Amino acid sequence: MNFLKFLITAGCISLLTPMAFAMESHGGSSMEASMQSSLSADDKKAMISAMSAAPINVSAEATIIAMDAKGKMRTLRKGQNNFTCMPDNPATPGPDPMCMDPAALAWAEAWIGHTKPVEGKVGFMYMLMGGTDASNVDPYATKPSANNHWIQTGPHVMIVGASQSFYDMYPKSAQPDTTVPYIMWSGTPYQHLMIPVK
Ligand SMILES: [Cu+2]
Repeated sequence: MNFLKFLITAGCISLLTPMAFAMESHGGSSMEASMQSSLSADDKKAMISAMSAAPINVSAEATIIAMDAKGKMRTLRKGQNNFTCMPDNPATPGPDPMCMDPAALAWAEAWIGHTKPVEGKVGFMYMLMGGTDASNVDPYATKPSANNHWIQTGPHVMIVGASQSFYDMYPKSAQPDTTVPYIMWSGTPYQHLMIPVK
């Protein structure tokens, strides 16, 4: 997770649905079958990026959202499987597209809004292209500092909104080994399990 990225790309999530220009529904599961020629070249690029965050059979049926030049969120395609995918944010260094279920979306909205996520409303998120580097201790850090334990995150999936007893099963070091599962933002309301997949 990277706060800056999320702030930029997900800040208007609750405004999404009404502005959607929904693409026609489709039955196929390939990336090409899920795109229509009416999309602009940039939107097609955004869709390919967003869909790369999860396995193709998940992202092919997901809702795809993207941000225009003015920072407004738009729905590029209304999905049919409860997952929402967002493209890489070009303003951050690495590729960081993500796909999440509705509980993870609610968790992310709580994080962005500085409200407490509902404990026990467990959500799941894919970030198979990796994530932008982040502080492992400060959910709202935007850049490295002397003591905020900036870490590198590779391709991973995330469990969010779980109870303390779940997180207690995993390493909580401020400077974790990011090649094995670990807790990010341990001890904060936004602690979550990071699960590397490569
Ligand atoms: Cu992540």
